[in-house]
Order: sequence, then structure tokens, then C-alpha cells
Amino acid sequence: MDSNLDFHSVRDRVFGDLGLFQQVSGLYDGQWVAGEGRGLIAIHSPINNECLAEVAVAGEKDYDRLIERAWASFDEWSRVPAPKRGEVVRAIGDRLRAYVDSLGLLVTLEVGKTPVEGKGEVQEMIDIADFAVGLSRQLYGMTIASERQDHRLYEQWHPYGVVGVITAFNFPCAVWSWNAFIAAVIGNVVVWKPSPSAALTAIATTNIVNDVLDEQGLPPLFFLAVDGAGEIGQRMSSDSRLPLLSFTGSVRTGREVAARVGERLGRSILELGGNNAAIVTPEADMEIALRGVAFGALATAAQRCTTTRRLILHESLSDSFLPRLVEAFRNVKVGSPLESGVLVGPLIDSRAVDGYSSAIGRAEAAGGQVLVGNSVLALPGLEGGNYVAPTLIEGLPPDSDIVSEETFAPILYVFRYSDLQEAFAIHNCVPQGLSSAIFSNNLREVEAFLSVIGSDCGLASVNTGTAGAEIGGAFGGEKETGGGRESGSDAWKAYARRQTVTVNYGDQLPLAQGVTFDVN
Ligand code: UN1
Repeated sequence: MDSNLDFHSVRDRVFGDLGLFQQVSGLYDGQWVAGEGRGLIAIHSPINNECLAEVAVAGEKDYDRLIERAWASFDEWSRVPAPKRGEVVRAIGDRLRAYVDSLGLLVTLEVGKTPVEGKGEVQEMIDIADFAVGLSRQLYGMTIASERQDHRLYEQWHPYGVVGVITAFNFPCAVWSWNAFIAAVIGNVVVWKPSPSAALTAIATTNIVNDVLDEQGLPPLFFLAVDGAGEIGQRMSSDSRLPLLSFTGSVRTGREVAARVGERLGRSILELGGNNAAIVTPEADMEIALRGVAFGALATAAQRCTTTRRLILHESLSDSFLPRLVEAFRNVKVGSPLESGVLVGPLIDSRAVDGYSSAIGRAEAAGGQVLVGNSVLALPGLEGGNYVAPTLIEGLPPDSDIVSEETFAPILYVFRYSDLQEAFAIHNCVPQGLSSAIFSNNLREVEAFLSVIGSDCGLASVNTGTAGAEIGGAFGGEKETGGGRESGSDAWKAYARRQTVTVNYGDQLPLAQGVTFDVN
């Protein structure tokens, strides 16, 4: 962007384009339910703490009605042939193309992403819609050779029914779409509980996608229930009317969700915290490494689950790479994302700022030295905004408590290594296992990182950062990250019920394993 944008004119334009008002409903159960008698939550922009709108939240009774209606939609939708369902998702993707700017800017206003990242968020929805259209003709099942004569054995995949999706503020619509569009082409109906901090993006998105269905005379498929204090999320976890629940969020809440879903023997897809590291070896292209680490560590103000939180640097690079990174951290422009040249916007709220300060305090107490940063910024004209300085900290033991935690703020911990085995040990010593990267042009180093002794994460990148995955691959991670996979590759199978089918087309009844059972 080459010029500054004015907050209020952007807000007015975006609200106009997307049909948002000062007070909006956060409950879509096949239609938008009026706010009367319901609780309200205020949505503040992290840019300047201004109230953008108030959202009416769903109550207990609302939730039950919504689930009933979602199942009624499922009866109809699940019988539409999959390629026809794909056509519907194609139309949804096309409609989203018309909203890249306005929805992208709403993401900027509501969660503070730069406009280019806000647009990227909508682009990610369009990409997964395209993927889902192709998938709608590729829901392949396997055929297995039967051991019995005149028998056919094969697998088919059915939708589960109504699928719950709980998302975090940091990817306020893209992560929902990874789940929702894939689930929908399989024949599922989706109930979404977004983060209350990003409710407006969820409301606008729900509006756009259901309009398309409405125009085509189809039932609503994308239900929405914004809640205030997590009560709907808890209902969803315990509700056996949701055979599958996809949850993106913290490890702490993920544990509770997993326990509740496990208690009722339901299925869950968990995409929890990351604690991602980049290894930079002496054989790296230093320009690529610098940009890759900076993007990974600072994009989205370090509020991605894929954010680079740890840098594992070869000791020989202490006087070359490290000073350049310190300079990059010092010089990167922090401020309102509506201002030209800003790469690091605000944190989502004041609690996140407290989390930043307390993490740095704990790191210092544990022996860490701050190389740059450690300051909460009061920016002129943006009082009430949640701005902090990108921070680099070195000197901590790699397995210290504070390093083992995911702090959603721009703090990068630096460690040094002398041989690659040591780098891998540092890399894998945290409890999370989402994303990882190595910067090196040495085949041996790279392949060792990708081998079983290397990265223990769900995502491993070479000469590109830990953040910014494409939708075509399966996304998710190991250990405390929860093991779920979403988005591309064959992640769709998690949204479908596998059925093994045996057909006897002969005139005998041979039994498997040679068993005989003659009743006469
Ligand atoms: C997340 O932070 O929950 O790979 C998802 C990335 C994005 C998705 C991040 N495509 O950084």
C-alpha cells in the first residue's frame, strides 16, 4: 500500500459493503435471529480500541434450535450428489472473490492484520473453495480383493452429519473455511463458533456464503453461534449431536475440548499451539534466511500458530546473521495496519500485551538477555491500541519453562548450536510440534532435518519460514499441537465416516477365515 487509510472511512465503507451495523446478530440458525433479549458483546478494534459494533450472542435455547435446524438441512444436503455440492462451493468461492477487499479490510479492522494479510485470509478461503470443488469429484474409496468367491469388498465415505467448528481470532475466517468447505462437499452441515474477538468477520462471512445458498434455493449449511464466555463452545464439546468437532485454539482449552469430546466418544480434530523453530546453518543463503525468519517471527504480529518463536543459530553466525536480525527487529515498522509501510500491527487485546510483558519478565528472571525490544508502545493517535516492540531474547536454557510455552506476541528466543544433532535436540525439546524450518543449501543437513532424527513436527520447511503454509498440504501438528490435520491432501477423510462394504453376489455363503457354520 502506498498511502495511509483513514480508520473511519474504511470502517464505513466496509460496513456498507458487507451489510454490517452498529448492532448485529451473532446467531444464524437458518436465518439471522434478532438480538432482542439476548446478551451483547462489544467488538473493539485492536488498532485504537474503538468499539466497532455490538454483537448479540446466542443463548442455550438458541443453540438447541440451531442444532435441530442444522440436522434438518443435512437430510436434504447429504442427498445432493457430491459433484453438485462442489458446484455450490464453486459459486461460494466466486462470491468470495467479489469480497476480497472489503472482507480483507474487515479482518484488518477487527484483528489488526495488515491489509495484504487480511486479503490473504480471504484468498485462503477462495483457494480452499477451489480445492474443495476438485475434491467433490475425488472422494475416492478403495476396492479390496475379497478372499471369498463372488464377493466384492470396498470402502465408501459418508458425511458425519452436523460438524462443529470452533476457531480462534487470529485466522478469523480462513481456518473455518478449511473445515467448512471440505466438510460441505462431503455432505456435512457446519456449525461455527468463532472467537468472540473476531465475531464480525464470522458474521460477514456467514452472510456471504448463505446468500449464495439462498439464491440457489438450497438449505442453509453454514450455521453460526457467537458466544460471550465460551458457554456455546462447551455445549458443542459435550453434544453428541455433533459427531465431529474441529477445534483451533490454545493447548489449555484444547485439553478440555478433547476430554469432553472423548468422554462421549466423539471425534475431534485439534489444531492447538505451536512453538516453532527455524534452524539457520552456516550453509544457508543468508538473505533468504533473514527474510524467512523475520516473516515467520513477525507476520500477523506473531499471532499465528505457525509463528517462528525460536531461532536455532549456528554459533559461527553470532556476529553476522544475529546483528542483522537485531537491526531488522529494531527497524520494522510497528503501528496501525492502515498506515503505509507498517508490517507489524497490534496485538489482539490488552491481555495479550500483559502476556508479552510477563513472558519477557519471566525470561529475564530465568537468565535471558533482551537483545532488542521489550517495550509496550504508546503510539500517537492510537491510544488504547495494543502495540509492542518486536523482541529478541538470548541466553535461556532451551527447555526452560517460558520457552516451552506459546506466548502469542512477537518474542523470538535465540539459541546457539555447534553441531546439527544438538540443533535437533534443541528443536524437539518443546512440548508442541506444529511447524519447523531449516535454512541450508547443504543436502546432508537438509535431509537429516527431514529424516526421522530431525524435525518432529507436522510441517517441515526448507529455505522458507515456519509460517505461511499453502492450503494444498495437510495442516496440523504433533505432540501438544493435538495431532489433527485440516485443509489439503487427504485431510478430508477426517470429515467422513468410512464404511467397509462386503457384497456377496454368489449363490453360496462362504465365511471368512474358512469358518463353517452349517445350521442344518
Ligand atoms: C493458524 O495460525 O492457526 O501457515 C493458521 C500459516 C497460515 C495458517 C495459520 N496459512 O501461517
